[in-house]
Amino acid sequence: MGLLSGKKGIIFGVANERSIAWAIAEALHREGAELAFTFAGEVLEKRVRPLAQGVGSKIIEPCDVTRDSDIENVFNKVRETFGGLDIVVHSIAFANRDELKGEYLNTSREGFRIAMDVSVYSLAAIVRHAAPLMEGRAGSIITLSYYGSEKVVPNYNVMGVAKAALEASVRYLAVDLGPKGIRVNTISPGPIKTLAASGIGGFREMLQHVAEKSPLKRNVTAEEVGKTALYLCSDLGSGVTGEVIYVDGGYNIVGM
Ligand code: NAD
Ligand code: 0WE
Repeated sequence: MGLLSGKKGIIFGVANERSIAWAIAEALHREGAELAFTFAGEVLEKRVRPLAQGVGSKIIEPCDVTRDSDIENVFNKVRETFGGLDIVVHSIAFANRDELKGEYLNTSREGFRIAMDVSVYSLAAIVRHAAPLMEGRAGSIITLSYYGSEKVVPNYNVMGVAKAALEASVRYLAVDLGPKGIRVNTISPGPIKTLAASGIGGFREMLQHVAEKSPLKRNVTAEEVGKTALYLCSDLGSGVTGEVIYVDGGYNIVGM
């Protein structure tokens, strides 16, 4: 018997095999969860479909989270196929590339709107559709944040502001859904080389900096994030909600 036998989950945010969402999916699948997947656009469908099929997924649907109709369609599929839902993984962030360089001071109104819509509002929109399917099932919802929400990380800019809003959203959602027995948490990993990290100037130096300064003296892996997701999604995390759980080798606790 796996830790998640009989549980149904949906994973938002797999782009390829390096995605944090994929490492989480593998950890949840290994413990017996049945998973649905979404992909953002045709280009990514080619990558996501084979991965999802590899874990026997019956639901593989397009979902651009800026479109309410996409979100609605996905949850209709989940209702028809699963009948209910236990786990939601939200592993989505986006800002225009030119907002992730230079000064936060120069963030455009439209750049701000897009970052907040994709990276923050989408969590509430997804949770609003998921909650009725999770009723009476001790559901668990997780999202992904980053340390740039609380301390200034050069160039993270509007994404840092978005992650601060995401973490606050987690607390409000935890209070909204706590009475229904649904938990909402966020995992805050250290830097990991994924598609979202590729092409970010100085990312290698950031990995090196964390490996030098963190208590564990190394970087973390997506698999380690997967293991923490498993704890939060299983009965092992039954008393935990509204939290930011760091998987960063302890980097965030160090002052100097
Ligand atoms: P990734 O590129 O594999 O995942 C990001 C996902 O966001 C992609 O699957 C992409 O399709 C999706 N996405 C973007 N816009 C979307 C939209 N409009 N609709 C639906 N999906 C959309 O990269 P990742 O590093 O695995 O990122 C996953 C999460 O982890 C993000 O929230 C990111 O902020 C967070 N995170 C990443 C790191 C890191 O260093 N890689 C560290 C801490 C937190
Ligand atoms: O959350 C993230 C990255 C999110 C992200 C990445 C991209 C790259 C491609 C959001 N939008 C885009 N838009 C694109 O066009 N991380 C935690 C990884 C990350 O990104 C950084 C970091 C770290 C760490 C950007 C600047 C500084 C540090």
